[in-house]
Amino acid sequence: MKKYTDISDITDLDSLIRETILLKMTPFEYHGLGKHKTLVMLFFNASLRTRLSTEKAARNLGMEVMSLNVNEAWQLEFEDGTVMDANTSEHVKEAAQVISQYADIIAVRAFPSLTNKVKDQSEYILKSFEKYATVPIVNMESATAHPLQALADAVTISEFTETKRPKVVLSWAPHPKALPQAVANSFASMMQRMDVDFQITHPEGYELDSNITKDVPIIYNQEEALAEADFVYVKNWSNFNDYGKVLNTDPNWMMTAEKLGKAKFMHCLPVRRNMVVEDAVLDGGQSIVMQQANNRTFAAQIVLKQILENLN
Ligand code: AN0
Ligand code: CP
Repeated sequence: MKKYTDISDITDLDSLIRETILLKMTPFEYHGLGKHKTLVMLFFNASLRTRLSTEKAARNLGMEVMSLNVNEAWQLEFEDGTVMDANTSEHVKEAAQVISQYADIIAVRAFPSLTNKVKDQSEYILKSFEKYATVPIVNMESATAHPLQALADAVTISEFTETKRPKVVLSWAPHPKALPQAVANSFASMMQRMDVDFQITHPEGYELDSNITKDVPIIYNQEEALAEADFVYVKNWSNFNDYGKVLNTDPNWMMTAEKLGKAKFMHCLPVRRNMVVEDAVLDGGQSIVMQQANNRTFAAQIVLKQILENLN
């Protein structure tokens, strides 16, 4: 692996999952690999898990880690040819090249605006770093994708699968704020690469990008979709068609123990209790959200390991 900006950077998913599970048993085995190598993590947005698990992953590999909350530095300019007479103090052209001199790998978190669909879909922040940085880029959740989360999710499903071809359902849930589609997008892409029976359920009008969902069955009746599910992945996303809008907060879409049936409950976290999912589910024995969050470390570690092995 030369970079990890999207799950399409994974060539052999099965072996990557197997290697991640092995790495989990001996997390310090490759501690020499990252010696004198530095990971710079750039945060345009807040994070709890991604920040700590990616740092932990890098440290397990013996790397040095530096983090910058970009908004506490300079407002970066991304447009070409602009007269920078307003709020932006530094162009990404300089910033990315400068940071590349301090880093062997750069990881970036940059959420979408959820107001300008065309700009968000262009992934201009992530793409600008890919263009101007001279070191590999790792996506820590961009406007449209969260590939580290999706890899951790795939590993978690592999670990907990008891049947040959489990049924996995991605179920939309209500949320008071407008959230990105990134987690749902990457999960949907990942499930299409796994040997699972994958379905999506959401209110009508909440369709994700059809270039991502392709021919995955979309079932508007949540109860019907959840029948006989082995894994239920719950996530809110704001409207993709009427871009960034919160058009539905119907509490009937919240996940309950009754609806979950015998399935395992998954969520990327952070999660709003009794809005997205009721307490009984999160506090019950079928929730595997902690195992999912734990796997974030090893997903990040296998990615960093493979990139380090490919550095010239
Ligand atoms: C973000 C999202 O939904 O994309 C991050 C989740 C990993 N969620 C929130 O900001 C609550
Ligand atoms: N799941 C996840 O990416 O969490 P954070 O936003 O806390 O990093």
